[in-house]
Amino acid sequence: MKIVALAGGVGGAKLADGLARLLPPEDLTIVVNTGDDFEHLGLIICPDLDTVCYTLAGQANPQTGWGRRDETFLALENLRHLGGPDWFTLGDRDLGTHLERTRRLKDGQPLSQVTRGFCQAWGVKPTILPMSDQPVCTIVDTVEHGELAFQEYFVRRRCEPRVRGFRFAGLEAARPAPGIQETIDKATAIVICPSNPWVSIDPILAVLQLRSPVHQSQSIIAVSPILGGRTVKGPAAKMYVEMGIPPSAIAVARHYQGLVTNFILDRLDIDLAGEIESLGMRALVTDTLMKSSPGRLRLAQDVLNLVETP
Ligand code: FO1
Repeated sequence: MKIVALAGGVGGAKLADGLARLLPPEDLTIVVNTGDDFEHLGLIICPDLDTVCYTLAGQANPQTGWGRRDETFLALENLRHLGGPDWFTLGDRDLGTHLERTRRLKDGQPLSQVTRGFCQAWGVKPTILPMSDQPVCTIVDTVEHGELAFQEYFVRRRCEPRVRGFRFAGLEAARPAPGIQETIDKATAIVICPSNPWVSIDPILAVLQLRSPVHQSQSIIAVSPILGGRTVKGPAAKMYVEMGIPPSAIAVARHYQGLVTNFILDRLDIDLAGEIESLGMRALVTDTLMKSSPGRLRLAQDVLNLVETP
């Protein structure tokens, strides 16, 4: 059973981790959003790639989900003292990742090759791929400030500006990273992890030009990041409200209508299952909260059971 998971930040990384614990490494490929990537302090930073890799390596900060565990912030403290920009929290160990990635990229290594090398060093066995080796930057169009680069919106302004739309700069020149197309074609199922549909999953779908299952028997399974009208973490529900759409698992199902064959929603939203099935996808109601490692395994097992008995 070959699985391709599409993942963004923390929520996506957790389900990817559950799948990685249940599947042989050669049966799992994780395609990660790079729309959040940006240059900061002269370093090229790839937050979602690092969140997925650190999570699968058991190195992710358990409180935040991003950055590393057992971190120190001495470099940032000194930078702050010097009056440098300290709005994006970078730990000392994490800085090593950004320094080495920037060095390799400037040396001409494609991002997919850098990621492969880092995964080997970190002992991450499944294949982790950036959605593209070409840069794609998610731009958030806001009411108050017009267009903002993603991290400017997400971290510096704490997702407070009201969104009006999104665009992915660089999309025209961006191709799926090497190996993705073949892996998608051979996949038994594609899993859309519970990441933000607007800014984590849409960039990946846009680069992959994934509009429908590649072949009849292929399942495309989405897990709703919205439970009871809210997200566990992040601005997806707020974005739906600002885009004029009531935030719910239905809104997410509609977001993926025509693409997904199965939709997994939380027990909180059991009364929405019928309406979701009327959108032309099979609904599975389960506990989608991944508060702990057993939670990740349980949801990942639900996904794989769905793949085995579509
Ligand atoms: N998210 C924050 O809310 N505040 C931060 O200071 C922050 C720093 C940071 C450093 C490295 C990294 O890999 C991720 C970091 N994130 C931070 C998360 C980042 O903004 C991601 O883009 C989000 O997780 C959305 O995917």
